[in-house]
Amino acid sequence: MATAEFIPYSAYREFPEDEMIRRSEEFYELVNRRRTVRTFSDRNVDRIIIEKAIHAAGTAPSGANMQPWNFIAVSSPEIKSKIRIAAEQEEKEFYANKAPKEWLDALAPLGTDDKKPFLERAPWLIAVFAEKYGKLEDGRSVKHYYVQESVGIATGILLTALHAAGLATLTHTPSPMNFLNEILNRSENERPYLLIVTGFPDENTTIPDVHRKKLHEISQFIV
Ligand code: IYR
Repeated sequence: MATAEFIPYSAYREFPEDEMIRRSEEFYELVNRRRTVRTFSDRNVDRIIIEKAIHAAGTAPSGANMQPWNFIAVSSPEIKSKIRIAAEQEEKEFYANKAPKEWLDALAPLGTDDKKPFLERAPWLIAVFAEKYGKLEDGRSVKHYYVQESVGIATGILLTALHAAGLATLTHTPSPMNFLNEILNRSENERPYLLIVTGFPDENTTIPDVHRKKLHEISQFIV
């Protein structure tokens, strides 16, 4: 393929250093208020907010700019109910038989179990799909690169965008998630990556008192 036309990067914005520091602190404070919640209110959330957050997710960098993601946003009670039934079936098997003891022990502090009422109660579920390869209109397929990395970055932006808009989120990973292909009519090149539950936290929502690693535990600077 030929080189794309190159245009000036006029969208770039530079800030004075003191403002850069302030902005980096403010961003940290914003994202540090994000917590996973598992109890959602049934209060409606305007579709435009979900659309914008997905639009933001789509700005993620991706291998060879293939943008190998697809976001299916579901508010239909019928489809949410189908997803809950299928997910709970998988989770029942997970908690009762499939999960090794070590995994169950690691999950114990979070208090999760096989009941997933939030899949029906929250106003929106966003199923994130990773496209293993792309499909052209004429039926030919296009190779995708670094699909996991690309979709992971996009999903991070999606969660951050939803949080910044004032919504609570839950990253839910029923395993296996193939039922999502069936319920959501996805084609064979799409692999379910993650299910994001979003809406307002229910009144009296509590969160586990767990802590984030300190900066020095997650980074070393070599200067
Ligand atoms: N998918 C199960 C189990 C689960 C696994 C991990 I790793 C978590 O961080 C949380 C839950 C469930 O959703 O309950």
